[in-house]
Amino acid sequence: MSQGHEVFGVRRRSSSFNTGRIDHIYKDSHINEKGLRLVHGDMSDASSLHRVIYQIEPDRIYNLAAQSHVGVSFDEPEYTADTVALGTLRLLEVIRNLGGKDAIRFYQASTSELFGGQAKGILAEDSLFDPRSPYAAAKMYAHTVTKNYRDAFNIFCSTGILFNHESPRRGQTFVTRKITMGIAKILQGSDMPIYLGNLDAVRDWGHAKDYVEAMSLILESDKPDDFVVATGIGHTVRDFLLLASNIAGLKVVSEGSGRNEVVINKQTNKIIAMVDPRYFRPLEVNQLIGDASKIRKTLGWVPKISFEEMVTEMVKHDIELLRK
Ligand code: F7E
Repeated sequence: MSQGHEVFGVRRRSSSFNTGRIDHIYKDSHINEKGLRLVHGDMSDASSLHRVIYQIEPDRIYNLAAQSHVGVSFDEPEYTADTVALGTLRLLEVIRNLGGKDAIRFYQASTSELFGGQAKGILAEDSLFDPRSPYAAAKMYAHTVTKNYRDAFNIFCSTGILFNHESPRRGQTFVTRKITMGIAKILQGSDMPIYLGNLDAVRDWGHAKDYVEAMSLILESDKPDDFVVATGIGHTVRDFLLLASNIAGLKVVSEGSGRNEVVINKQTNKIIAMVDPRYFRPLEVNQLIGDASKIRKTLGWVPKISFEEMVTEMVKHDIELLRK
């Protein structure tokens, strides 16, 4: 919207309001102002996608829709496959049937989870894919079929293989926001520790604002292509937890190891975080760190917000949110 585009979001039906994270940019359709407009549709309902695209006639489609929680995809594999894999195919089919070739540019949100288990060292566009969850397997289909439609039907479809990207708007079931909200609750007097899974997992966490800029560059590029978007720096879940605690002013130490590891607040001698095996995944991806050389060289993208700045923003936001 800041670039002057008219933006429509597709919302799926829910009996309770769930637009809290976008209410500040959302404009009611009765108000004749520029802003985000929402229309009803669902990735599992081809007819709704067809109608939305025919009515709006978009120039750009960003497919960010998904059941995007890796852990939950083991519990809801079929729904994940339907929305992530077939949902992408449904969108591509509408574009193909429109026959307009360059008329609509399509961005597919691919993911570092594609690299999965074989992931060694720093990962680039040509690194081996080895998806390790129903989510990653569904994203693998979506990634592949997007490239198929580019090659077969000459549609402008690009993919961004994005590594983890975070901000205060992150959902609270993802580990970064779970930690920053947990710390904010402890500062408000909660005795409840933050229960976490694998503290040794290494992720390449960047700021969502930087990554949205990358997505836009990818779609405005001269030709469709695939790009890794990452910072190139990995941190463990433990690193994130300790840094976020420090930023919040807690003096913490980690004690014990494996399932018995706990993080203790030295000021109160209380446990602020501990391991709960319920959050272990049936298959874990131990390390994902990306090499964004291609997008840096071809499109000039570099991340501007550091890991420390991002964690600080998230911690401060959640402390302020609970204070209100
Ligand atoms: O987990 C570990 C967990 O759920 C990160 C999605 O946006 O990024 C995201 O997927 C790591 C994993 O994100 C807990 O096992 C430890 O190793 O925050 P997450 P994710 O699975 O990396 C990729 C790029 C996407 O495409 C996805 O859509 O943290 N971990 N303890 C935990 N994770 C969670 N959620 N909760 C814990 O208690």
